[in-house]
Amino acid sequence: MQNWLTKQADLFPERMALFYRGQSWTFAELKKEVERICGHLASLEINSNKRVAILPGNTAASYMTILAIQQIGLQPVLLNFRLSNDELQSQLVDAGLQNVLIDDSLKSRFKEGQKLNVSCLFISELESLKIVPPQIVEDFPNQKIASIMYTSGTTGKAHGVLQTYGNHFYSAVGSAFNLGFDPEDQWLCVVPIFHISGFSIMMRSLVYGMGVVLLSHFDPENVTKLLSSHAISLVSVVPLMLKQLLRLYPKDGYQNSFRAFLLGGEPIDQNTLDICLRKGIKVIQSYGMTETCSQVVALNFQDATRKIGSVGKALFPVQLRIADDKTNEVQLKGPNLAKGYLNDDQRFKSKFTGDGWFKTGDVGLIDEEGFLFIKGRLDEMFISGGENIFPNEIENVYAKLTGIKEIGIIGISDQKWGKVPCAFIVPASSKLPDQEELLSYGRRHMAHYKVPKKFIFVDNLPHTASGKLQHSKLHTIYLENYN
Ligand code: S0N
Ligand code: MG
Ligand code: MG
Repeated sequence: MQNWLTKQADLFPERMALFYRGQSWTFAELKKEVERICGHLASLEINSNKRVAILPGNTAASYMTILAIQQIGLQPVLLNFRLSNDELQSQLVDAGLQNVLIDDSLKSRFKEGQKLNVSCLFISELESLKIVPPQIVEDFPNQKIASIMYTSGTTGKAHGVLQTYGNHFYSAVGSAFNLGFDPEDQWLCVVPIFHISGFSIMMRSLVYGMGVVLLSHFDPENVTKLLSSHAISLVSVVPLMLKQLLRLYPKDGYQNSFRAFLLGGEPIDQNTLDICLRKGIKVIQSYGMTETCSQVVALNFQDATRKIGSVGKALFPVQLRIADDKTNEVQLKGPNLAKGYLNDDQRFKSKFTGDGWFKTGDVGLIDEEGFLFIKGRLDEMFISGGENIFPNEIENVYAKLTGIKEIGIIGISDQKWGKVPCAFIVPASSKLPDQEELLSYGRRHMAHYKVPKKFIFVDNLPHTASGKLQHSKLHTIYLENYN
């Protein structure tokens, strides 16, 4: 495939490509600006390594820098700024990187004394580097790595997911065949571009020649104002965002150009969907993950109200099945599936069945018309405000504290975040660990959304005969005694 940015700048030079904070760029302007950044990047010592780490904010500068990394044939490693320094450092080590580019909006987060122990360069500092004529790539080969993003897993270790240009292409095509594409479409990106929810919007923009309206953070009032005044057609949201937007939904609705919310990231409650239905708000429920380069299953406009609660059918040309064993696991096959995990072929292989289907870990059922309904998880993973949380990871971090003999983490219901972590702790001695210390220890070592919102001290934790912690029993204990 020809370099997508070059192609769109050639096909639709005058079409709006990006809008951010009152400023907009056509595809021709975006290409020019990105190539200017390529010149600065080319003078960095990063070219000896094929990967470049970036901690992006949802800003035009980060957006263009990520595109620039691709334009010179390198692989952006997209890091989540909500992670702790420990977590970021272990991902940088895993990716073999000693440098990281940081969005300027994160300056206070990485100020003196809180720096990562790798060389950090704020994106604005690129400007002061001399310009070296960059080698812009001519094509985006199907099998070439376009992006890398880390996801946690049941082993407690994060894996760098290798997403190819082919993955992003098929993902964008499947989405367009489902939602349709109008050259006037503008997609609002208010989900983080370090997640596939946001990054896939960038890639769709390059595949379709579509405008993206980028917002630096989610503010429901601001999004409502934008949707009521600006010609936006589609918005990707997680349930928490949709719920907050519903409360502000204007009597006269949004602008006529508004087509739908693309809802993903986690299952949503029926009540919220019913409210959307009553108010006539179009919601396209979808299902996908980092390993599938965003949505692979989604509802269509015709069935969005009739099949409310379902996440839809597998998009073209993805295949979907429910495992025919007792697990009812959702399994997938298709060209959107990532190429692998960085440095961990074994682990990636273990995610596939013998006959080549990807094991999602989600439990589902497919109704008689072929619509998928998600029913739960096979492991203990739960989701807080769109962020996946693996109890194992939190348990490992706290197990290092001397005051703790044993710890078990479960996800409990939360009005705002959907689920939040709750800790059951067996203290090491009669002196209970101090709650403030438990909190500050957690906040030092992990993303704050992983820090338990509740600590419950108990004499022992339930185990299986083989000594494995029984999270299912912890859920029962919680519901019966602490809810
Ligand atoms: C919900 C968001 C916006 C909340 O962030 P906000 O309000 O900006 O928080 P901050 O001001 O940064 O911090 C305030 C306090 O809140 C804590 N906090 C922040 N986020 C969370 C959270 N998720 N859970 C719990 N606490 C949180 C902060 O730590 C801070 O507290 P203190 O001060 O104590 O530190 C933000 O969380 C957000 O953007 N969430 C969405 C992330 C997302 O996009 N997830 C989806 C990931 N999944 C995928 O990418 C695959 C599916 C997919 O591709 C997809 C998903 C959705 C839609 C479409 C698609 C698609 O297929 O295309
Ligand atoms: Mg905020
Ligand atoms: Mg201990």
